[in-house]
Amino acid sequence: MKTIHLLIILLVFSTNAQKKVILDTDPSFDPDDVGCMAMLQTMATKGECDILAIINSTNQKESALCISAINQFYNRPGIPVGDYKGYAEKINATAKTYDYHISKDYPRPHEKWEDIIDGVQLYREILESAQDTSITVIIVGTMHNFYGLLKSGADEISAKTGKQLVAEKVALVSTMGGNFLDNKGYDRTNWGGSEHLCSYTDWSCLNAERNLMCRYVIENCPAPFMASGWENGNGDYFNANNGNVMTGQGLKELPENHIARVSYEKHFEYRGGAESITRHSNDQIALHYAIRGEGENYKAFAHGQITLTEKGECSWDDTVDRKQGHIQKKREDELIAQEIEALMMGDVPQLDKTPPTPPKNIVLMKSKGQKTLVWEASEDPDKGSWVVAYNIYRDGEFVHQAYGTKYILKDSGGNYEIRAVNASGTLSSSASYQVN
Ligand SMILES: [Ca+2]
Ligand SMILES: [Ca+2]
Repeated sequence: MKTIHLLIILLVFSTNAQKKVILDTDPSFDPDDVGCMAMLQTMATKGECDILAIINSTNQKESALCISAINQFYNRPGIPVGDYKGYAEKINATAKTYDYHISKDYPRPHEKWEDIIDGVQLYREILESAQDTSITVIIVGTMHNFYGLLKSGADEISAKTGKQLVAEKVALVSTMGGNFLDNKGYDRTNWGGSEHLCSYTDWSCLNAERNLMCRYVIENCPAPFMASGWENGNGDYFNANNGNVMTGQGLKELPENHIARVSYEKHFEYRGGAESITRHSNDQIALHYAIRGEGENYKAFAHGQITLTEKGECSWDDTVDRKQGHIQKKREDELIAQEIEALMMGDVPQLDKTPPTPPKNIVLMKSKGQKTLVWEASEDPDKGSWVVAYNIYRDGEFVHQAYGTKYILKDSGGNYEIRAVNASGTLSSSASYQVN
């Protein structure tokens, strides 16, 4: 009996230790996003985190498909992928960006861009069913999706607004962005750039839309918000090629068709040659801190308030504690780079074929003429594997995939079956419920 109790306690502990992560990324113009995803997959394999979703923020159709291919490469095709659907126009990538090549050359579970769901909806669905303060959001793309989430009102998915969901469910937002050098940096990241940097590159020059979204997020995010600024990945304020935490070259030791290696090589092939594929690690640092905390590498200045002006000037002050701050490195760049690169080069895990447990205690809720099935979350006890979704079948036919533990009925009656899906795409046995 004692052994069984101990096992149960250990199981509970090991489940709680894993951070539940949503990654919001923009894989297209810079390969550090792929470095970041490779690292995240390795950390999931080590049991440090569960990847609940990966969401794209670019305006290219291929970016989300690239995410889908990366998930499959790591034998986790079940991980939900979201995309920002609010652009007036979604364009096709050109051969100059690696997402074009990855989406063309690698298999993936999502065939077309249209198969990928709305990122804001995915955020809402996951947060609605999540336990309080259980979610870590890592934003290494632009703020489009998270801005959309904070702006969202109550809907069919949740009676709560986006702000309420974030306040209740999100433990930390860790983002790559801003610039806190000497506490008066000019932004030259996804936060929208600065009007002071227009002579440098188009991306660094002020983009009013990105700047506005980011200012809204900073001013309205009710969850703790931490930034890793430009200065952490790049030592030289004005030169992107003179970075300090440099990674990527190690990927050359991996097989020639390794998806992370190919992404880096394709990026550099169109920018002077793929012999040297070393790149700054801006995105990886934000993720590293989000999952491992300060550790030996970082110092967090967490209790203050970030300000971003409409000209793209960033600052932080600690006279008001809005649970906002930034991290700075406290260890040699080279040592941080080694740790990050080793995680980027982690082994591809086996497909987890041991199914999760089936959903339990299904009940039918009725409210305002709406019928909803609700159930208890399934579990997948294997290391490096976790539940990502539920497939719903009505009278034997697949009707819906849910990312939380509820399903709003579209038809009146029928025999409903629910199966849990894990990151590998392995299904649990079904639990059924008859609706008359
Ligand atoms: Ca990025
Ligand atoms: Ca399993």
